[in-house]
Amino acid sequence: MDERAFDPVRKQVPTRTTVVWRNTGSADHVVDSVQFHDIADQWQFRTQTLRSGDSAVYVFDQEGIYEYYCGLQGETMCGVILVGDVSLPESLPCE
Ligand SMILES: [Cu+2]
Repeated sequence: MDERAFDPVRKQVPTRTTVVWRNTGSADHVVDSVQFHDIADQWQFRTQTLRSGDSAVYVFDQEGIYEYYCGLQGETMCGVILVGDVSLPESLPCE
């Protein structure tokens, strides 16, 4: 996370990957699970407020499409973790 975006917005990883979100900006952020598209997974995840230098982790055990956004900035700050052999042709609201 930088000032106003997740970087990268899209990240493809193998199953059983631990993803770390690190706030390298100065603004506060939150990572909130969301489902922008029907083909994406429904999942439940919400971090506490991540201040500058803070980080949060999640272990992705199952193949799938995991969309998320920042609950503070809204859908203009979003991302997706693509776990395994999946793809998401559709654009995210922040793309
Ligand atoms: Cu944010």
